[in-house]
This record gives sequence, structure tokens and C-alpha cells, in this order.
Amino acid sequence: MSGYVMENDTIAAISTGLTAAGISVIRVSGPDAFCVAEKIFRVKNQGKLQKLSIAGVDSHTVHYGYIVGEDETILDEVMMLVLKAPRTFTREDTIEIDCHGGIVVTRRILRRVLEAGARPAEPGEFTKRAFLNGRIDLSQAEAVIDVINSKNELALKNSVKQLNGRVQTEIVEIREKLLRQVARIEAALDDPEHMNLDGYSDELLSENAGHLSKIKALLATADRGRLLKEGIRTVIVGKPNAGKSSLMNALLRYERAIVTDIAGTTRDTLVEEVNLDGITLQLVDTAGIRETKDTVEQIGVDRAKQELLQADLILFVTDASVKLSTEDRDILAEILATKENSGAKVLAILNKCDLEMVTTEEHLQNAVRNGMRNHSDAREVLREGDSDRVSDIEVLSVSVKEVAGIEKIEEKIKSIFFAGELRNDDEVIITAERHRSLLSQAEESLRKVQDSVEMGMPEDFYTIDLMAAYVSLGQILGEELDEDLVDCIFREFCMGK
Ligand SMILES: Nc1nc2c(ncn2[C@@H]2O[C@H](COP(=O)(O)OP(=O)(O)OP(=O)(O)O)[C@@H](O)[C@H]2O)c(=O)[nH]1
Ligand SMILES: [Mg+2]
Repeated sequence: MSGYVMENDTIAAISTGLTAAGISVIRVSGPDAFCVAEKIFRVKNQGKLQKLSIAGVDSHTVHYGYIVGEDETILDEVMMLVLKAPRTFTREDTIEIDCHGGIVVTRRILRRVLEAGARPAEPGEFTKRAFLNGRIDLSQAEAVIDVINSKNELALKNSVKQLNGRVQTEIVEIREKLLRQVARIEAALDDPEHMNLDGYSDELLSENAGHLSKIKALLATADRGRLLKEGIRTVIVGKPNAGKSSLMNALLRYERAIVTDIAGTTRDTLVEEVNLDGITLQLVDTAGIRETKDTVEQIGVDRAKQELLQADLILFVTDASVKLSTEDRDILAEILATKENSGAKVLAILNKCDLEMVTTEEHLQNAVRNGMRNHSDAREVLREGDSDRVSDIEVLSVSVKEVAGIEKIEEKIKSIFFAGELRNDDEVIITAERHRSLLSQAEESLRKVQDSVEMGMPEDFYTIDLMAAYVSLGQILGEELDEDLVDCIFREFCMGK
């Protein structure tokens, strides 16, 4: 791929995890990979150790033998894979050594590989080379990194899908069409006698509308993509003693957080991950929010409020056995403000329903409604739809103590974030933040084109924004301007000139 500096040294790394596994794999890639192999690998021939001449063996073959030290002592019995460029992941000469696991042995062999002329690979460097050498595009490279980092099965499935180049296919298609439009406009402007642009604006408008809706669809998946990859940040808040830590433990299915009947038990935020049918939740337990003179507790309260800002989901826990208090209302106000700013989802949990209920579901629902109204009043904004958004916050009655209603909460979370959409295997989901921002840029540029067309601006006006969209989309694939494609398409329109 043009425009990138090739790296020309030989890299090596242990590709498998450093645990006491049955087999560990050491991968070596680069121009000296075979030279390294010849220095350290021996086959047995009639009882004697001999060098293996890599030039004399076929690519994609496995060789049984030994790794030896500088003094020819045997370090381990191994299988070595010989993979010759360019039919390799990195498109460079590659060897893979399958050794007998064991952290000490594996490290020793890696050290030997390094002594023989390789250098340690940076994290992700094999993938980077695959990209630099044109084996995969950037969105695929990122997908590989996603595979490695996948936190759960769904994220993994999604990353693999991107590996198939699905995002790439869609984007390549749009780009080519954009370029054709540009070429056509430029050709017509150059040669008005032979090409005219009558009726062209309508055609452009409708084609662009198609691009815009495709880009929008990709963008719509971005949020969900992030949640799949990083997990749903679920922040549990409420006044002291409401049962937040108890809820955290119930969702985790073990006693992680300290629970006592003393208000103000939790002082610091506590984060734990839990897997909900393939969806990762990052559960955050926080200190009960109240006015306090205790310095340590105050820090905890501040942290709880900070946590709200990071939340994808807020679980607002209240205590059914006592009256709703000013504290509850203040916390609610804070939650509503956060919800408006960040778009976080909120569930109101009415806990301790096993006790005599002083606060009912209806009370809590009313408090939410009032909170909503006060919130709007305070900002002197009463917009249509505000009343709808009240019902956004659902109230769930539970008893954490009697483990009643926990599943209800879990089901609700699943339906809020992935209502029925998770199972759609054909869907392409954008996970990388970089993709998301480039897609938005392309969207923005195409909107400008639509505006210019509608305002009846001259045609050469469009080309700037069409090109801008083309470049943004290209950056997703790791390329900006594909000169060949540009030439080829321009030639098509400007033939004979
Ligand atoms: N009866 C009853 N008691 C509960 C229930 N859930 C929690 N509790 C009790 O309520 C008390 C407070 O629970 P915690 O989970 O520590 O409450 P918290 O909200 O984390 O409190 P702070 O950390 O102080 O803010 C404990 O004695 C719990 O056993 C419930 O559903 N029913
Ligand atoms: Mg607590």
C-alpha cells in the first residue's frame, strides 16, 4: 500500500498466553525469520543434530526437531512451521515454533530467537504489518485487535464479522459512487459541449439520500457496538441504606460488597463485571448520597455523583419500607439532569418490598413524574415529548433480601439495550470509535451536498463536499485517495479528450 513506510526488521513474540498451557507458540516474522530458524533449529538425522536449510523446504510445512542454545545444547523438542512470503498473515517470511509450554521454557526459546537476530514485537505489531503490507485493510486490522480484546462472545462474533470485510464492502461501494459523481461533474464542467448536467441535481439528490441512509444505519450501530465491546456501565445510586450494595451482590451472585444496616457503609465506588447472557455489565456500587460532615464519606458521595456522568445505565435504588425523602428527590433530580445530558437510561428500583410498604410503586412513579416536571420548570423548557420521557423511567419492585425480582431487572436491562436486535446475524456493527467519527464526518459532508443542491448552488460547489466524504470514508479503510481508481474513473468519463 502506498504512502506507508515499510518496516524491515524481524519481529518475534510469544503468541499464546503465558500460562501453564500444553503448547506455546512463538511467532517470528520478517526478512530474517528463516535465518533465525536456521541458527536455532535442528533436525535429527541418523542420531545427529543437523541444520535445516529453509531454502530447501516448501512453504506451509511442519518440521519436527529441536531448539538448541548457542552451544548446541537442546532447549526443547518442538514443531516448527515454515511459512514463506507472501502467503502469510504478515506477508513476510514467518516461522512459528510450537514448543512444550511452560513459562520458563517458552521464555528461554524467545530469548534464543532474539539472540539470533529478531527483536521483540510491539503489541499488535504482526497485525500492523499485515495492514502495512496490504494483507488486510485498517478496519480489518482493527477487527483483529477487537477479536483479541473481545470481552464477551457477542463482541467476538461482531469483530469476526468485521474481519470478513463487511464494513469495507459497504464503504467501498459508496466511495466508488461518490467518485463517479465527482468525475461526471468535472467532466461536464470541462467539456460542456459534450456533457450537460440537465436533470443531474435530482439524480444526485436521490443517490446521496441513499448513501446518507446507509451511513446513518452504520452509525446507529455505533453506540450498541461500543456497549458490546466495552460493556454497559451500570451505576447503582440511591440514599444510604437503600440496599445498593445488596443489589450489586445479588446481580454478581456473590457477596462482593460489604452490606450492613448502618447507613453510610459504602464509602468508595466499587466496580465489578458481570456477564448477562453474553452482554457485559460493568456494575458500579457507590456510596449512599446524602449531606454529610464526614470527610471520607463526602469524598464517596462526590465520587458517586461523578460516576453518574459515566453511566450508560443508572439503577436508582429506593427503600419501600420508609417514606420517600428529600434525599431521594435530590438524587432523582441529579439523575434526571444526567439523563438529559448524557442520554443514560434509568431504572427506578423499589427495594425491600418484603417489608411493610410505606412507599409504593405509584408513589415512586409520581416522584419521578414530579422530578421530571420540576426539572423542566427549572430550565424553563417545556417541550413536547417531556411527558413521554417520564414513562422512560420504569419502576421495578424487588426484594433483594428475598432474591425476588432480580431476574426482572436483568430482563429489563437486556430489553432496554438490545431489544430483539442481538440475534440478527447479518447486521454489521461499528465498534471502533475511529470508524464512528469518520462516518459522522462523511455524513456531515453529504448533508452539505444536499443543502447545496437544494439551494441551487453551482455544480462545482458539490464536488468539494463529495470529495470530503470520499476521503473520510477512505480513512476508515486506511487509505485516502486511491490514485488508480481516480485515474480509471476519470478516464472513463473523459475518454477521447
Ligand atoms: N428487608 C430487607 N432488607 C434489605 C433488603 N435489601 C437490603 N436490605 C438491608 O438493608 C441494609 C442496607 O443494605 P446495603 O446493601 O448495605 O445498603 P446500601 O444502599 O449499600 O447502603 P450504603 O452503602 O450505606 O449507602 C442491610 O441491613 C440489608 O440487609 C431487602 O430487600 N429487604
Ligand atoms: Mg453500600
